[in-house]
Amino acid sequence: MKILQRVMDQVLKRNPHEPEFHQAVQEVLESLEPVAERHPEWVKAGIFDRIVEPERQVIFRVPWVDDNGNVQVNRGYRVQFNSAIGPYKGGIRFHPSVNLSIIKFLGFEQIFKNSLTTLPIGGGKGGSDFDPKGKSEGEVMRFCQSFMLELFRHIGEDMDVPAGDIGVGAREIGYMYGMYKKIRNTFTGALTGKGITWGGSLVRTEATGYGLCYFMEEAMNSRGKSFKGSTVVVSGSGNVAIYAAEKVHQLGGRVVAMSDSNGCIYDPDGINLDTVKQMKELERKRIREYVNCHPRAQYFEGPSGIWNIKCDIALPCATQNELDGESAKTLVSNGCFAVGEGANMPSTPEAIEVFLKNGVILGPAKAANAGGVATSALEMSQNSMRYSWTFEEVDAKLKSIMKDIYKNASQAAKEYNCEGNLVAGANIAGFEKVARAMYDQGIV
Ligand code: NDP
Ligand code: 2IT
Repeated sequence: MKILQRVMDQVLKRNPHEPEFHQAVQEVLESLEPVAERHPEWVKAGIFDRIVEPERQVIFRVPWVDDNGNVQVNRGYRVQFNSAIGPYKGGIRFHPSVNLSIIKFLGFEQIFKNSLTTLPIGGGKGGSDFDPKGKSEGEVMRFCQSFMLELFRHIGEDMDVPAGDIGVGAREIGYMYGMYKKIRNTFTGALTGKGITWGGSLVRTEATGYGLCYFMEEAMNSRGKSFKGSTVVVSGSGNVAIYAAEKVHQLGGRVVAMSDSNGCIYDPDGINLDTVKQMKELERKRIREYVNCHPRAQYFEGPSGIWNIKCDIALPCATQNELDGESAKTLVSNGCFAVGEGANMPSTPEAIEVFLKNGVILGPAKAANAGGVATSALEMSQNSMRYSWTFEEVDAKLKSIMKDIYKNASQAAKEYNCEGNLVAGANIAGFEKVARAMYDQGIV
């Protein structure tokens, strides 16, 4: 990097001890170097310096009382990264590993992802180091209510619209929305991922996983491949993983392995998704219990073992940096020809290098998992209209958005002489729209 190294150096200096944030920024700035060369006016207007600095970051105390009457204190975050093209938009993550670095990397990525959807949404992210695992219903509800008792000041349907992410699904959105509505005394679409009977959109539950498959099908078709007849591994067994696996099956592929943070299951007959949904969505069980219902399946301790299972296509759908350089080499030597990132930043920089060098079709997270937030934006549209579309209508819009994202990312890669590199293409295409908006709006 020649022009943008200065920006990277400033990021490192100003944000010490934030490795995930550094990683996300480094990848984007590397892709944008040729854009900076072509657009000196954007360099002069400080677009690159401004885009790496969040517009606003809120950190707050979240006190609550557990079932034993003890006071617990967690930390809450909302990073409002960029509002050049629309209200801040992005999920909320509840996981014990959450810290400012993780929320900032997610918020930064969200700017470009949201731009790629072609819909008018800015970038933001939030969360807490609260761990929902092992908590009672009452504890989860009281935590969500306390979290919203502070967050409500910073969000609104035209200001910032949070949604789910790791550890935040329909249940948590329900408790947060209930408290938001009570405090504001208004019924507005200030959160997405709402229940269908109270302003939610059909397909939002399935959207990230389905969208990932629509994107990958498009990318693979352009190289004469498809899901049909292929063997697939999907890491994770949460919202994104389950609906990615469901769409793989609908498209004629066979998912043979899934995982959680403890380990992975291999089922040579193809993973039975009714079992996984029952275990994960309703009973909140560990994935190892799958083998109790399916005796031909095997369980392996440790989540990274999933990358040793022979497959044609890998869909990492769990968490950041879950797939490293060594795992990438194993996948390639086992004949894996496509990787679609359902999770945010699941591949380490070393893994990305291995995939690109070996001609693996790599669908980068910003593009490939944008179907979730795109459908959130469709939920916002429906809320504004006080109207709702059918499942088929939303699904058709999702499919066409994912096709357009592929087209725009691959076109941008071609324009910048890196044809086939969707990592660079997605970064460039996502950035250009935001950069134009920031340029037009002056130094703010
Ligand atoms: P869920 O909470 O529904 O599921 C997360 C899954 O990932 C679980 O199986 C979980 O296992 C596993 N996991 C979490 N942390 C780790 C870890 N450190 N190591 C191994 N496995 C882990 O979350 P989602 O499915 O919603 O999110 C998954 C990924 O997709 C995240 O990267 C998220 O940012 C991204 N994403 C989500 C979108 C959405 O709409 N929900 C949209 C776009 C991207 P366990 O139960 O053991 O913790
Ligand atoms: O990472 C993501 O894009 C999400 N967690 C979904 C965000 C949203 O606002 O729907």
